[in-house]
Amino acid sequence: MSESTLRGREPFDGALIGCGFFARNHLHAWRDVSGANIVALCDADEARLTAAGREFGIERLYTDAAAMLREERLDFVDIATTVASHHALVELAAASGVATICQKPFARTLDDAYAMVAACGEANVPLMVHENFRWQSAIQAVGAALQAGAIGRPFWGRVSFRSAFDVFSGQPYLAEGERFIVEDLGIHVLDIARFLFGDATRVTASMSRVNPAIKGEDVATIMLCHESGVNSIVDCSYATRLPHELFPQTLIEVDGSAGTLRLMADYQLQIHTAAGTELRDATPPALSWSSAPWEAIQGSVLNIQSHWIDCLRSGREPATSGRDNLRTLALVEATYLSAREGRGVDLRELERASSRGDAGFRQVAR
Ligand code: NAD
Ligand code: 89V
Repeated sequence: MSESTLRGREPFDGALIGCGFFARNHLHAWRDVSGANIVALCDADEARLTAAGREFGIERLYTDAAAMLREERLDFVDIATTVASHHALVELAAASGVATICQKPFARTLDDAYAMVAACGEANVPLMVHENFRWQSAIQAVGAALQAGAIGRPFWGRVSFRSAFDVFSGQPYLAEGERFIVEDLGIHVLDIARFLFGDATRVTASMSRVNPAIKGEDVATIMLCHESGVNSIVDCSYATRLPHELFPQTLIEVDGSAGTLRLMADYQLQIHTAAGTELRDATPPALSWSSAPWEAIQGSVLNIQSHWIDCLRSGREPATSGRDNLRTLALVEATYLSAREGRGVDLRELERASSRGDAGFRQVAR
């Protein structure tokens, strides 16, 4: 349904596709978002589908997304499947004229992502990527402090995620892909760097695999030059054993012309200027359905889904729209290219390499 047709239809009827590991967080959060009503579920795996239907009291269940989109009158669809199915499902939703949310990673390739953004654009349906880390309350607090000029003009930053948490027990597919930490987790950390410092023009990266039991890389160090003049380091590791395991915390350091900001362990936000040092507590608010250690992520799921309903209500483009996410995906691609070829990558190089060409990229992304 197009943006203008959606306005005034509240509560918005939605359906969720993919009832796996992470979808439970979406479903819990939808219960807490006023203005949203999940009326149907879909999963190709019947056992998962019926278990989710039973747990969340949803009776209209489908094993085929096309059948669901044909039979239900939906305002939006929330796609929480893994990346391999995203392209086909987003295009199916666009062809059905249904506003679409798609989990990260949005697409396997930039070309797929352009096609998905273009399909929703041509169908005039809103599209948001569930790129939720930037929506964590502590990350939002950092963004708000920088916006308010708390440390003057930022000139350097570090966004860091280091852990040895066993993600593979909940998400076994993460051990099997050629790509791991940058595609799965680094994508959030790169998106946070964009959120805080703006778009980047150049990427230099290196990566390695420490854990011999997985296929892809589990350590990456990335340097970004941002259009704003900020230089930032994005680093992530699933091979870092710390005395105090911090999963899923992202630590942030920013140096500015008038002071420094540090998002430290356990969500302690320190702002230091000539006027003194202030410590703010940015712990995520407790939710009735939170489960340790996922509280910050679960809070961000609620925040991004509330944002989606605000956007449907007002006709605004989501902050993490499909178009916006093209820039985050370009950073992921640039990171792999830089690490593979041992050189810095100018983001314009990727735009030119797209089969849509430079002009095609700009048309879709801007
Ligand atoms: P999962 O494998 O546990 O669940 C995916 C489900 O989708 C499965 O039940 C599968 O049967 C179903 N499915 C796949 N293709 C389908 C199709 N075409 N039609 C209907 N059903 C289909 O995966 P998961 O761990 O829940 O991850 C799902 C997505 O969520 C991934 O993209 C992952 O990266 C993302 N994720 C995000 C976060 C976060 O914090 N943002 C955390 C975990 C996972
Ligand atoms: O965001 C994700 O997709 C997750 C996790 C936060 C565990 O890395 O895989």
